[in-house]
Amino acid sequence: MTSEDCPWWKEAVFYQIYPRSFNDSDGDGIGDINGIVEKIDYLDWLGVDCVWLNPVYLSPGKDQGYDIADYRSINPEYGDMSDWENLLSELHERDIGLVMDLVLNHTSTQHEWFRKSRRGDPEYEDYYYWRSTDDRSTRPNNWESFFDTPAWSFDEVREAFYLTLFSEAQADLNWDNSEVRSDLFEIVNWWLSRGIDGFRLDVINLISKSDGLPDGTPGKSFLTGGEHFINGPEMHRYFEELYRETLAEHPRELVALGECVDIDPKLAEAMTGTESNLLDMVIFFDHMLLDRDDRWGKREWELQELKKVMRKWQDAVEDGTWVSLFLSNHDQPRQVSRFGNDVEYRYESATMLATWLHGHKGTPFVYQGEEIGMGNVSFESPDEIRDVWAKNYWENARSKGKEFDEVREDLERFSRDNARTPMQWNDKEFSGFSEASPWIKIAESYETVNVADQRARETSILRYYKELISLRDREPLLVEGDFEMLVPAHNSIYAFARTSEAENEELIIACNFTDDSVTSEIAPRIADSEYNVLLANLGRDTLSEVMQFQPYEAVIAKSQSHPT
Ligand code: ISL
Repeated sequence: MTSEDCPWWKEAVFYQIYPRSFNDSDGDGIGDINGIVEKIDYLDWLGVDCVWLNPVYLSPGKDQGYDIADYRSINPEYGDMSDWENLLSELHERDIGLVMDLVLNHTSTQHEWFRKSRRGDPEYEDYYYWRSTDDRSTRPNNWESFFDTPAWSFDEVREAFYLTLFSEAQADLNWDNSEVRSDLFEIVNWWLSRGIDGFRLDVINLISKSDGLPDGTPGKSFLTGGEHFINGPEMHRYFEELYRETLAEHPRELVALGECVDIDPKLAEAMTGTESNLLDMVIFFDHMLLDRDDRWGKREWELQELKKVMRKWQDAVEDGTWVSLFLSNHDQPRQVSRFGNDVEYRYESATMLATWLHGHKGTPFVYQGEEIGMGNVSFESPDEIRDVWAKNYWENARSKGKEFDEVREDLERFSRDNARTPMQWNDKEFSGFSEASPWIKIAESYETVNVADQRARETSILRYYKELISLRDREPLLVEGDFEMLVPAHNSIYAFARTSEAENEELIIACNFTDDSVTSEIAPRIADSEYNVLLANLGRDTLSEVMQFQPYEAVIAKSQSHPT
């Protein structure tokens, strides 16, 4: 389906698989690679073009695979290398790509490099950031980790602190050491030589730290010290080197997708070509912060703010960068619970959010379970928490004398575990995910929200996703059309056009983000033009100058003559 000038990954719809929770083929309650293979026909049926697979490498699992102990082997819980090779060839047989998730900022403290480094092996002693202080209660600086702890952990073997921007089981690699870089480049090339279609590069904009690791100014970044470890001084140089030593030489067209915390469009443009060539598209997070206050707190937000954020990023795409479009991933609460209404309007709001997302310019990502409208879960007790960050949050609260009930609401709203409950394949025991009790609780909704049920119906969230995904294949405006915001001041309706002056045509995408019936004039130009409805979640078949929207109604329509 690739047209001449458009790279495949711009036309594609990606599907993200969190292997631990997708499908368990061997009955141990943990998803695995053969489990994914069993579901490839499902992915094919759904029509997705490429899979982003969360880490499957050998790992002690302190951060569910983002703590890699050996980049070149597969976690035995998930299978082995021949299972992985089979997965790749089964995907490719159906013309579905595979993007591996690579964590180059840090390794597990179980990694051989760290084990040698902590013993002071001269070859490896500088592979990580080690610092000593006069006494172990004084940390080398005031940096904070992403998981609500100080960014330094003390190692008893080396009797020194090591930098750890995530959990203490994840040690930051010292990219200023050229040996570290060349070892990492070898790993990248090793995976490329196995025939994958690209990488999702985890927290790739953290790889360079300010010289001397100075104290941060509290409040300057969302984490103390962030100004010294996010978008650091040598970042572009390292990006460029990584690109030159790996992807640049590759004969096939691969994709490099960069997870970038705290970036703006200018930086994205720099990362995708004006300063360094490593990245093809960026994952930005501005829209994921609208409803959060200080990480775990709830913030009231308005549709205007979402419009502002998206307009900013759509402009950046017009200016030449490219973005991943997502509302869910393995780190985020479920979108239908967060931005929709999973009680009264699950179908309506899940399909509206999908329409909204896929309508923008960029590459849409579907996170497993999103396509059936899976929602957040409830946590009855601390024993149900699996995620290291959520555990830290609860432990910090407990050490201040709080009861679980006092933090339960925050956890239920924002915990990453919400995204990690098992895929709901059917209404049988363990939701068709496994024959055994799974490693994490199953969401209560599985009896009514599952793939088998929605596939059997004519109208369902799943059926709608399939339509939406196939529309992208037929409708080049979804890929290439310019973005234009409509009714910018409206507080309930988010509407926009995707236009092509050359072809004299446009799409209009209009979405009601609320539980209410709402009236809106979408655009005066509708009056003078013929629009065909291409997709609508609530059966609408025409557009009119003034439209009455039902709760969470969404529509995509196309005009044959581009209005002026
Ligand atoms: O989860 C987050 C916000 O909801 C982020 O702060 C997240 O920690 C950050 O985006 C980095 O995420 C990535 O790297 C982490 C890993 O835990 C995440 O799962 C991964 O997506 C460390 O490798």
